[in-house]
Amino acid sequence: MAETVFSRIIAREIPARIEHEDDRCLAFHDVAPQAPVHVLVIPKRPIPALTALVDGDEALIGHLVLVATRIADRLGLAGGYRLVVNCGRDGGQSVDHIHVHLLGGRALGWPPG
Ligand code: DGP
Repeated sequence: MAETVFSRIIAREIPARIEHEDDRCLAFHDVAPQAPVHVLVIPKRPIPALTALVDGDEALIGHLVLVATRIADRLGLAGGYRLVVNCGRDGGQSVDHIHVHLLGGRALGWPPG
């Protein structure tokens, strides 16, 4: 699989403002925030997209979501927030390494563009 900018962030070759790290995932602030809080939670394993998930990945995906909720609590998003996973070009995915966007800190519109 081609290396992405996120693999380079995991390897600390590119700096990022890190919120959380454990053996399975890394969470860091988005370089181009779309809301006052915009954090990306990524698996350390470089899965390119939702379409590449296989049986056995359930716990990993659940872990990413749980970590995102804990960061939301820590960052004070008591009024609510949104988790987004873009998939493929039509889904707005630009980095081919699965990531959960945590967006909050303002009222978010619906439907998304
Ligand atoms: P998506 O469009 O769903 O693939 O989101 C990719 C996000 O990654 C986008 O919101 C911008 C963010 N991003 C891209 N390059 C970097 C980087 O070098 N550092 C950080 N912190 N975020 C990045």
